[in-house]
Amino acid sequence: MRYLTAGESHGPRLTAIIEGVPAGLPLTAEDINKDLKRRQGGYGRGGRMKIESDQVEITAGVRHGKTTGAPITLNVTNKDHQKWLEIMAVEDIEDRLKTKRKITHPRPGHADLVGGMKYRFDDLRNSLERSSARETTMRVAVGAVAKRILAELDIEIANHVVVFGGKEIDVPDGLTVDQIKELAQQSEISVVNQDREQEIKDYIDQIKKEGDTIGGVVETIVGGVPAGLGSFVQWDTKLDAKLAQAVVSINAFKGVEFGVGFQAGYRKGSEVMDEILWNEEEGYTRRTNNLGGFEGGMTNGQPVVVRGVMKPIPTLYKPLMSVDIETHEPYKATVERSDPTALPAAGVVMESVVATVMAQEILDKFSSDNLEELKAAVAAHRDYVKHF
Ligand code: EPS
Repeated sequence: MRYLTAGESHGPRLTAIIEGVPAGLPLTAEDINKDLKRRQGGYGRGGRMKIESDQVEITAGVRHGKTTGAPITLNVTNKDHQKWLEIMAVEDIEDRLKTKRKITHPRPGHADLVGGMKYRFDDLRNSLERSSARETTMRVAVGAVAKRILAELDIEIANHVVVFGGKEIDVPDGLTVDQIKELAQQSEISVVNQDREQEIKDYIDQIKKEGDTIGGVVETIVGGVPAGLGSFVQWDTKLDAKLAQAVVSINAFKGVEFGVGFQAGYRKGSEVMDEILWNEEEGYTRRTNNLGGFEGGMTNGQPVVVRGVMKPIPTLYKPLMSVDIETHEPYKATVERSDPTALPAAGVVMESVVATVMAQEILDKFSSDNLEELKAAVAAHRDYVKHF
């Protein structure tokens, strides 16, 4: 399964084309819309989310409620585009109109400046428009399709925030993927510990007043994963490496870890490896899951536990110093509309890209022209590894 996204933040619409989805998968616009809505929510979202109510239009690859195996095209209209008709016009326009909302003061931490250097733009809006986190709308749409595939295979996925603007959330032990999903989805800030809710919301309010932004750490967990996805044979066949790329590719994400992650550098081997157990009902299990479900770049049948760190959004109401690219004089960076935090939304994006990579790997490994064929192949593999 492969996909591409296209679209600018204030252009007419965002688009994705996905190829390689098995035929026979039940798929409705509502399956996608509910995740698009989740991405737009969360405490700390800014003004743009009040304008948009993202809804997908499926224009190819689905007939009478089921996928056909043909490429699937997904479209989301940017309502805000109506106010940007000239600024974002595809056709050439009069020179005097071109300078409206022209950006020459790049924001530190955003793609504005380097994008301009690379593509030789005199208006940095050309960098801003495509590098905006608005693009993650389509990654969530694609992820929603991937999650439909995973759900058919009894693979569950959840995300929750574990550090919010430097504040660590203590997570109760022993929560199932389902429980994490339920608790996090009840919370406006995607935390499983409700005791912290108010304190963090107050902190977000304070940050907003200061014109500043905060990031944090999000954890995604995938349960019901068959052992043996990914491979140790080549650097680019390792599934944890593919997930790492997908997570760091999310706007503003700067790092990734699996299981105990960077803590492994502080522990002895006996405190890191997960001892192997076997029982008739489940087959192979582990005493712990410190390695986050991966050994040798392959899933080991334990839940996949991946964490990503998001830097604070670089678009600040309290702008930082920058340089005008026409005069090279010092200037305050351009103030564009922003969100004090988009961390709960970023968790939905992370869940979506993780689901997409997991589904891609499954479709690569098993015969998957049709959903029933895929289900039978996965069931046979699960049975085999259980009795290995
Ligand atoms: C976003 C859309 C953007 C911002 C935000 C997230 O819309 P606009 O630029 O029209 O306000 O709200 O993106 C950024 C702050 C950024 O730096 O990319 C979205 O759809 O998630």
